[in-house]
Amino acid sequence: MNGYKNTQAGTKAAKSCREQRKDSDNYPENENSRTNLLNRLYDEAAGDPRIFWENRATELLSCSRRWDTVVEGDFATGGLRWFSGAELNASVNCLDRHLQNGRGKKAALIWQGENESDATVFTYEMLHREVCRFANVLKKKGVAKGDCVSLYLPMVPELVVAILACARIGAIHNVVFSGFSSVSLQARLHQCKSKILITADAVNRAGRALPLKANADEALDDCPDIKSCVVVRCSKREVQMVPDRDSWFHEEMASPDIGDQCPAEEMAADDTLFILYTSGATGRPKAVAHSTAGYLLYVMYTCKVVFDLKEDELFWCTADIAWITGHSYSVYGVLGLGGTSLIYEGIPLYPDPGRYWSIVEKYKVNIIYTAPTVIRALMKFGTAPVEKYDLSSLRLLGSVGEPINAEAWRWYHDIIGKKKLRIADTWWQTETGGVMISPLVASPPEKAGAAAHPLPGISAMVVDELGQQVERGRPGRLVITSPWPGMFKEILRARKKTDRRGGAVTSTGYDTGDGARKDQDGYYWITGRVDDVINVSGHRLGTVEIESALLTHKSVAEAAVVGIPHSLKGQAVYAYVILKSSFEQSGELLEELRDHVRAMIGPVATPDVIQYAEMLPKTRSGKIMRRVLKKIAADEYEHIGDVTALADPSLIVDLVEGKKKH
Ligand code: 6R9
Repeated sequence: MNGYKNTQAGTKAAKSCREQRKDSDNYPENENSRTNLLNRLYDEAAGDPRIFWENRATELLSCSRRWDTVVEGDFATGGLRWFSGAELNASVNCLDRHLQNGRGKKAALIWQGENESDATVFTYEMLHREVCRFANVLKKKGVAKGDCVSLYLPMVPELVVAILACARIGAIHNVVFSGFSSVSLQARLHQCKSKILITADAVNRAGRALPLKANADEALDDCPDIKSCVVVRCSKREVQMVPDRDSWFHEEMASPDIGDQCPAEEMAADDTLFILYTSGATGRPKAVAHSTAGYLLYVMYTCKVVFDLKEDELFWCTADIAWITGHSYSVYGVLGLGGTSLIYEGIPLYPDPGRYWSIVEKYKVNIIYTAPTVIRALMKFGTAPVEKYDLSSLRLLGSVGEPINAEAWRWYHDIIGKKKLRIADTWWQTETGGVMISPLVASPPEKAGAAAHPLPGISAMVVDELGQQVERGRPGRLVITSPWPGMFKEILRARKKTDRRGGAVTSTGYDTGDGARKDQDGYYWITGRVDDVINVSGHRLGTVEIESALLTHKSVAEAAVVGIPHSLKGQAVYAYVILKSSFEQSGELLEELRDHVRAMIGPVATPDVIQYAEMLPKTRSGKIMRRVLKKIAADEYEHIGDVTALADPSLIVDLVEGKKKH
């Protein structure tokens, strides 16, 4: 049992949470007042962007020293910097100021365990105390301002506590998804040079406790820099504790020398709040760093403008906190605004496909923010699991992570939203920090699946390979054309790197790597990645990352990975493999290769199909023609396109034959 699970049982937790919030069963969005507000914001943003963002920062941020400038630099010269001169602390913005504003007894965080009776409500006061205590534990372990702390944890409240504790002492947090393998964890630990890892004994998944500490131990075998490992108790699983390195979270927290108060470090606006690894077009996961003031302002602003989060509302972002969505909308955005955030430990299908809706009913969730892959997985079970529950508390439905197909949109809208609720299909990325493009008022149904319009303060453009704006209705790449406070720190500095990202000339701004089309009515439609990144169930995976994993297997001479359409996952991984001559093609070897990728990266990267090949289509300059491989994998033989650049066009026939065997 973890330290928090026993503090309140499920029903008691639900009841107390309702008592702490005003009952907000019916919170219809008032379209008129909302349209007025949005018009005002758009008008303001059309003026001087500095004044626009300065006004937002004045409204939303608490700084101990005010900024001297709103933004310095631009895309053309680089050197972008937001709110220079300001000093602030993100944990003070998310906690202390709410205590001063009389929200101390208000629910800040509600945790629902996978087990129905495991649940806890943290008021702002309680969360503040836990965060201060853990910040003191980190300090005792020698963590100082600017150090990186890695967190490899499931969806337990300790994760939120640890994140905010890092922010409090100015340590940079690096959350690694608990579904990643020990190899992936180790690679990230090496890159970020953490001296400390916070992990758990196990992850509770569908009634079983899957080992996590054991994975961490494997990773730590070759991480001499990690001097301490703090372990959260989540199950009854036996774990090995390494003397002088490992300790239990609950024991550290209960130590008599750990106090309830911890002064917050004053951070410069531009100091890094956290890093998060994500897949890019290259093989190595890339660390995306976010600043303190710009990021925090942007997630709070978007939480307000996209979701219109109100004082008494309960916001449930279903994403794992290890992804940017969880960072921005389970933690910083909602808590920054003094709202109530719900997090859930388990999966949507356990113990049955009604689980999400039972949680909505139990806690009277007002805003649910989930992913198309979840909706597609639940749709399969029909409406019965939904109809068992009262969903009348819901006011707004959010979607993120991948394009939402029309069928899923319709089901979300009709069955969950009872044809009444707005769907915020939010487009954004780890790099953008928060939502960039979203419908802000109810969209006409014929626009189901359009990400709609850039938010007030955001400017976008669809460009061709040369960076020229394309006509409405034509496809191109999505570029963000003016700086925004939530931008990741790399673009702040090095414009050249942004240029290299997609190879296109981007004198216009930040090239997102996504394809898009702006229709005749000015709605943006996102069509998916145009670079070597694929999106499996909303998880970003680099094709090169998976190829590199395959190449570490003794039998593999060459590998090429592409994404293929998949009805549930959006995209699935399809791999072509050329074996070394001393290895025989066999079904067992295919299984071994799948397991190998799973062990190297994690279950989400496991290829759905691996096809043996004798040769891969390459251009005369030796580049693998993924475009061709993608068409073959998707059975689109007629549309293979121009293969004249191929060194040996005849091998296409062999590949198609090979494909047909699958
Ligand atoms: C927030 C998040 C970013 C990539 C992004 C795009 C895809 C996200 C989307 C969407 C279409 C949406 N994506 N939201 N595509 N419509 N509403 O998911 O960040 O993990 O960095 O992924 O996800 O391809 O470039 P991240």
